[in-house]
Amino acid sequence: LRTLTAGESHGSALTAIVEGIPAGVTLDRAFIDRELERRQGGYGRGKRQKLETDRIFIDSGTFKGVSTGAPITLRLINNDAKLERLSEPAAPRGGHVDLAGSISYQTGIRQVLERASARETAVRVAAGALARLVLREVGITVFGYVAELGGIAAPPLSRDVAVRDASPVYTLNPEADAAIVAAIDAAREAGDTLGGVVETIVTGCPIGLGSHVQPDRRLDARLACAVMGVQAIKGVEIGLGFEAARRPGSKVMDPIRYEPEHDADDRRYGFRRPSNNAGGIEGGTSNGEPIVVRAAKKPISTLASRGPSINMATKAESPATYERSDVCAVPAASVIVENVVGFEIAAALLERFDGSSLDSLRATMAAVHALNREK
Ligand code: EPS
Repeated sequence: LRTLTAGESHGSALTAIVEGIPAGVTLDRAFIDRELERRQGGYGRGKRQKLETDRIFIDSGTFKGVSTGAPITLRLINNDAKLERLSEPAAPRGGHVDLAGSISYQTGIRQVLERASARETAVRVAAGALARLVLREVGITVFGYVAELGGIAAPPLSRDVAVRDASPVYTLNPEADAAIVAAIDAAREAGDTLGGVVETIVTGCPIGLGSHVQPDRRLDARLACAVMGVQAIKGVEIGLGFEAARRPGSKVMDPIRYEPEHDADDRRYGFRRPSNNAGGIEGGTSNGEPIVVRAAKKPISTLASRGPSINMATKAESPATYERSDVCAVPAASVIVENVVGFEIAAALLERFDGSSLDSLRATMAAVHALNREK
């Protein structure tokens, strides 16, 4: 499974070509559109989201609403397409690629920021949601939420999708929401922005996604690469993450138990881990426990209060150029990371098992499952 995206923030459209989706998957556009809608939401977003209503167009790889195995083209139209009318920013914004990118590519800042913009994540969410249609068919679920925002912790009080979807900031902790919303309001007032921590949990993964045999096949390495590839993500943790470095081994290693009474169809074959500090991955290989990925998103670098910079023409000190921006896109980041993780899990699944068709995927999963049960 692979994908490439194309498109500028204010260009005519964003496109992704996704190759490797098995034949026979019902292309549930409503599921993809729902993820796009969630990505556009969350308290703290700016005016642009009111202009855009992201709806997916599927231009190839489908016949009567079902995937054919051919590359699938996903397209999102930008309602705010105005690229040719936009001017060159006078002063680059610190924290963005404005300065380094325009030097590196020997272009203006505009050309660089248009592609670097997190608007691109819209079509990446669509590609991830498409890949999750495959996961859904084989009982793997991916769930993302906001764990912390602006330094305010929101430890989950449940794992209830309805609780997250009722939260203005996509947390699982209604008690924390009011303080978070107030912090976003205060940041807006001050011309500032806020970051946060998002978590994604994958359940139902079979044992054996990824591998210990090469560094680039390790599932944790792949997930970290995919998540770090999301705009403004500055850190990725699997399971305990950095906390593991502070504990003795006895407080990190997850015990192994065998509980034969467990259902023979269980994807863990009766092997049980009473804790999940490893976050579902040991030695780069999924171990059947929930996969837990956390990501730190920095605050948006575009500040209404305009940070210190220089005028590129005169080199004189000048506040950074400000156009409109979001105060906080952490809820959106929870949706983006959720779908990027979903894409990578689907990729690992389709490498482990034959994914030419959905039937073939199911059959090879069942065959390996039968072998594993002999263990
Ligand atoms: C973004 C800046 C804002 C955001 C945009 C990402 O866009 P604009 O400069 O047009 O107001 O709204 O995000 C989206 C459009 C989106 O769909 O997420 C940036 O600089 O990254």
